[in-house]
Amino acid sequence: TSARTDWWRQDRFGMFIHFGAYSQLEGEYRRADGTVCRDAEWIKRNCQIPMSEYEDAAQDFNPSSFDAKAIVKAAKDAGQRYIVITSKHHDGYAMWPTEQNTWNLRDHSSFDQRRDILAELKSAADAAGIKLGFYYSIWDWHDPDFADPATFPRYEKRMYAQLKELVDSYHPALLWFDGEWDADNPTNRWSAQDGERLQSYLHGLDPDLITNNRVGKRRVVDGDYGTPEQEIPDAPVDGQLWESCMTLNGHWGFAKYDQDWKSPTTLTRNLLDIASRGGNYLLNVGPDKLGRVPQPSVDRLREIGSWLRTSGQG
Ligand code: FUL
Repeated sequence: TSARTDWWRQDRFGMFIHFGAYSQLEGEYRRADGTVCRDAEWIKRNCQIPMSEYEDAAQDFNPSSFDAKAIVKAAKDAGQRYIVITSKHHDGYAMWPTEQNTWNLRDHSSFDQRRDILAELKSAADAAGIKLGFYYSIWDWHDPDFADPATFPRYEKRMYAQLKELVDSYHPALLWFDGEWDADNPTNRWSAQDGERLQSYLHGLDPDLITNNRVGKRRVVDGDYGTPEQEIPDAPVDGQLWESCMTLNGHWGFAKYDQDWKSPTTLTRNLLDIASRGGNYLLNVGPDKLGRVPQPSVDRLREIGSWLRTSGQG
């Protein structure tokens, strides 16, 4: 542990946001034969949507109701002190105007081209004293150079360039990597060394940048902290920082059919349980296709916050 992670350890509770081109589908894909396949941020892959159809859906994506101030306020009211939003999930779609390709919210959507939701979130977070970080998937289903070992170096170069854009333009406090397991390739080309190399590159850009352990094969020596998912570990490894990330219902991305919300009691208990074991809690919201955080999520966040305040922990 180092001074770099001091704020993060003290902050304890953060908001995760899964928002991307998949949100446009609202969790449902109707096939030509009329059957419906359901999933959320994995819908492209798990429902085998042809790329051209997925691209067409993204063309209609218009999150005109995305309200960075309202999101930051919801986080703040819940007692959350940092936010981590998907800048690029496995589908490869960038939520900022990247210069590396046109598969992004400015160049491939119906959204107001003058807007930049990551910039909006950054300024709202700064104004509220909330730290902002970005989730970034190393795995990329869209970039044609990703899947072939011969062309992978070209992909990697663009990935480095995208990460530099993110760091230089938005000064994130942390980067939350994912998808390093590289399920497409049995030779498993993303190695722990690749993770170390990427991490030292990033620290060259910003020595204060925190990264999670998914930057390189989930070893905490590569990232600053461990990332148990949908679970609370009973015996965390001594001295290693960790953060449990969890959904509010059963999905990370917006899924209109999923109304299986965790109760405020469960959520508050999770927070206390995690904090008492020395971990952080990163609790997810999945905005809908217009960019609105679902009301049941907002309600639950508010309840956690009011519990924290009345019990003197907030
Ligand atoms: C997983 C991803 O595959 C999920 O879609 C989600 O982003 C979760 C936090 O991490 O590994």
